[in-house]
Amino acid sequence: MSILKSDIKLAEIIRNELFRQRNSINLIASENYVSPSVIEAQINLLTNKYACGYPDHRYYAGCRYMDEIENLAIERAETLFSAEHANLQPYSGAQANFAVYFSSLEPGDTILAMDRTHGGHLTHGDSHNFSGRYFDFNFYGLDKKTERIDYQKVLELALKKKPKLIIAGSSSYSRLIDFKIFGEIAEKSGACLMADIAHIAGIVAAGLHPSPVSYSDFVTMSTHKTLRGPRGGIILCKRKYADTIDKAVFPGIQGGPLMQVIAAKAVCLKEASLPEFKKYQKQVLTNARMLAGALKERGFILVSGGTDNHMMTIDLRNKNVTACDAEKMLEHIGINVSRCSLPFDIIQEGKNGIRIGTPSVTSRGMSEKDMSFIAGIISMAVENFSANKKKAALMVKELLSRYPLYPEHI
Ligand code: DSN
Repeated sequence: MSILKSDIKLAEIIRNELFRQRNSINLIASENYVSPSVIEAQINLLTNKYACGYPDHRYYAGCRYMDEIENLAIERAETLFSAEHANLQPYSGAQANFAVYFSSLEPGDTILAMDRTHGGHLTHGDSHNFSGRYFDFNFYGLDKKTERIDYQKVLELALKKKPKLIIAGSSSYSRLIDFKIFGEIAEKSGACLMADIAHIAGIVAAGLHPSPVSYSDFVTMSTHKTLRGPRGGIILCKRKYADTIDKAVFPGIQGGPLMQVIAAKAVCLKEASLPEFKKYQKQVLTNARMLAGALKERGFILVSGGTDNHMMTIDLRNKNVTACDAEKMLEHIGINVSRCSLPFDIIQEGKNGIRIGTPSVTSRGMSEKDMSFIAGIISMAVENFSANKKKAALMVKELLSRYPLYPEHI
């Protein structure tokens, strides 16, 4: 790395982060490890170029290769997801959502989305977020008994509130989302439908989760979760919205596109079209099911009792530990997880849920047998941290030594 010479301080921090990634079991459901090709496409001289606008309509000279890159990425996204139109410029999934709202809503308009404590995202109406400040959000949630989406209640709420937009999608829902039903609800209530597939984009791309594309007016996603690309966002929409979506992204809410990131998105979209990617996603799902089963065998309670996708939420209320403490204990032994809210846990919002997922460990090559090993380590740490922490940390180290990460990096 040449910054080892020019900026040793920063180079050391990056190297420390490489070692941290190598030496932890990453169960954060929204993270992943990109391929060396995605890294290469993103770290290069494309960062020098301004390319405001769109292919053939730029506000700067010298954009012919930028046009080629963006057209390639657009074409790959449209083909992979069978979409009529794709915009690759959103800097993130949050920006993609903002652009959809900006394209088709006025401040104060009504939106129906999943309650954040049941799994909805920050940009789906949280009061601290622009979405909650500028729009009139109403929330649907999970059925108390099954902890699955109560589609009948969604319909009733949609007919009552007459939202302009319905959002289907979640940051921690571990079950299949029935986008067809959401499409029917949107039609019956006269709303547009936006599917936010940030978490499941890779699973949808592999054909292992029903696609929302044909039922939705807009589909948004981030590109760095299951899709295993660079940090960023994509919007898919019907052709009739193409112009308004493009204008909403630029000049509506963003300036110059990050062309190096769009190049990396093109790489990840190509990777996602290959048979190996489908195999990878199958393993992500198998691993998640195995991990869920192994955790349940060890007395952990999972929201909705399990998972159909890449993630699950552990309800820690039957354990003598808060989510915050569990997160710290697990980080201490080399396992990264993230805290989340539990549905109906109104007394201690955000204190008792741990969300975990299998995209990263699967990218490292881990399979079923490793999932019960990981469940065993989690159980040891959470049940009796002081007695087990040394042994648990050694078990983490031993497991990771069998799955090297980025061995070609220094
Ligand atoms: N922060 C992401 C997650 O962890 O799910 C959502 O954007």
